[in-house]
Amino acid sequence: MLFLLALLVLTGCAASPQDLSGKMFTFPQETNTACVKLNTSQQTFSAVTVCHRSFTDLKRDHALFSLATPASANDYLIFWDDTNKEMEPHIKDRKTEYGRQDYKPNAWHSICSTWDSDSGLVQLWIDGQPSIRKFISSGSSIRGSTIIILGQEQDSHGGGFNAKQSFVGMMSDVHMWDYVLSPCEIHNYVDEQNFTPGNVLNWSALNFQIIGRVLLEEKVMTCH
Ligand SMILES: *[C@@H]1O[C@H](CO)[C@@H](O)[C@H](O)[C@H]1NC(C)=O
Ligand SMILES: *[C@@H]1O[C@H](CO)[C@@H](O)[C@H](O)[C@H]1NC(C)=O
Ligand SMILES: [Ca+2]
Repeated sequence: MLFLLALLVLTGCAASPQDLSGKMFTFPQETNTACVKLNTSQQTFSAVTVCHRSFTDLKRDHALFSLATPASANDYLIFWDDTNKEMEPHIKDRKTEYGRQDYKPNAWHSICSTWDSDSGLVQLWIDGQPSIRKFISSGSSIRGSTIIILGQEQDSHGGGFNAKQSFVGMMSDVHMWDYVLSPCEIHNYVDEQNFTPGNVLNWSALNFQIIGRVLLEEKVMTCH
């Protein structure tokens, strides 16, 4: 009986993951505070795939996914540079740019990126279209206490936000894997077919914390 009580207290304290299937986060205003913090216990990544879907009408720079460790604020960052119209993956504080991307406003886009520390190559997939594979950083893993933020861009570990780099719009289906997905698996994700959910971040079992004005809403709002 005592054991059962202790167990209840313990599980009551830990944030329980939620199934966010069919849902989205709405970031309704420009701030330097509102964000969603995603929790993972994993601290070492020798390879990464991150996928999400987002919708915005922003005509300025904005962060789509910001992972920081104490060693580097841009350990894994996906950033839209509106001046140059380039999608920028930053990995271990190094940056590469992908121009000529079909990143139209006011539409949902599926954005995936992959990187592995053996080859050091990064690749971007926008709506299933692969970019060229570019060298960015090889030889060492992303390592350390991981803070993952949606809606803001970290200039320090868990902070240093700038409203002019915040995300305003909707975001859904965020997954992260600690390996490189095959092109087929990426297409399955893009086409919303059966795919293996992220083993680091799983939208169907997401550990998250909303800070400020971010809403969790149904993704499809239809009239009947
Ligand atoms: C983060 O997740 C780990 C395990 O995945 C869990 O032990 C810990 O309690 C979580 N922390 C928060 C703040 O939810
Ligand atoms: C993702 O979450 C779903 C729902 O809890 C679970 O069935 C599935 O096994 C999880 N997948 C991974 C890879 O963790
Ligand atoms: Ca910044």
